[in-house]
Amino acid sequence: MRIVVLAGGIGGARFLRGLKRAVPDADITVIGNTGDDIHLFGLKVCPDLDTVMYTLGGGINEEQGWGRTDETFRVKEELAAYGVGPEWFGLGDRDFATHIVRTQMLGAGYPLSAVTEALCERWQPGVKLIPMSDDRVETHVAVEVDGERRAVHFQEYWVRLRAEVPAEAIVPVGAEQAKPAPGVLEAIAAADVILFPPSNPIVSIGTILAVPGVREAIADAGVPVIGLSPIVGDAPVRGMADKVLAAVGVESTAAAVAEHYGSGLLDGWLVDTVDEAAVGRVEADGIRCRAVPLMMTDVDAAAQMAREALALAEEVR
Ligand code: GDP
Ligand code: FO1
Ligand code: CA
Repeated sequence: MRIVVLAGGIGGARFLRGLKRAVPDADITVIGNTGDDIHLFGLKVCPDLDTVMYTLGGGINEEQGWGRTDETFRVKEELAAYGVGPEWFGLGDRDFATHIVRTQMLGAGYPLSAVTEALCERWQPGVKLIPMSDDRVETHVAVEVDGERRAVHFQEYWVRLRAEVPAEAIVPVGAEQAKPAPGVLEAIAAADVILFPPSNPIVSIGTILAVPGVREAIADAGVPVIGLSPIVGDAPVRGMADKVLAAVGVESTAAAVAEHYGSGLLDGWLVDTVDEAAVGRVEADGIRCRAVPLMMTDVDAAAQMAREALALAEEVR
């Protein structure tokens, strides 16, 4: 079975670990969000690609959900001693190596998709991980700070400002001009099923869908498209999805997120059992809906969620 998954960071990566356990023989292609990418210290950092790669490759810091296990911060301390920041972004020593290799390969002329493939040679994630685009796309957030409206990089909004200032708009800068990376449209066209894991619907999956051609390819693939809600009990399980949903005028409920994707894109939607009351509203919108446990407390729980998503795909096929 050929499965295509659109993924952000933690939510996407943990779901993928479950999917691999549920269907060990599946041919899984992951289209990764690169809107979170940032250039720091002359290096290109791709948080969502790395989170997927490290999580599936066994190198992730489990508690944090991002970055490397057993990390140290010597390089960052030395940079700070030179007065070189930003001090608010925690790049660890082991993680630095990934960004150095990536930046070196990009400088030598390799596209990000080829670089990602090379990095995955080491991590063997057991899926084909493709960035959504080889072109630069950067999510910016329009915020109001001290009564003044300005745009900041998504990482500055999330890590430095802790999403505590009002977000008024989310802009995937460069998305309109970006082309899908080689293999993205091909994988979608060849898929037997397309899954939206419980990733952020705006700054993860929304950014991937903003790359021209991706949304259309999914809608035209003619195979079941099944999503899992990242909102449980009217709040994100973690992160700032409520804030970025509000910025685009969508309420933080499992049903509203399904409606935001829309029946033109989604065939099926899973909500958590605590949101059972949302099932009728989602189905009234023409999206098949089931309420099942959606908390990824461990890999088995995530695997069970993957089985439920694939069962729903068979129901709507
Ligand atoms: P990020 O890029 O690291 O923010 O990760 P993603 O975009 O892939 O996923 C973020 C979303 O995952 C958040 O909106 C969370 O609510 C959601 N999430 C995290 N853990 C769980 C979980 O156990 N269950 C569900 N349903 N959603 C989760
Ligand atoms: N998140 C934080 O909250 N603080 C950090 O200092 C931080 C550093 C960092 C470094 C590399 C990386 O791949 C991810 C990192 N993250 C950090 C996570 C990241 O900011 C976000 O959670 C994602 O981009 C949201 O998807
Ligand atoms: Ca992300």
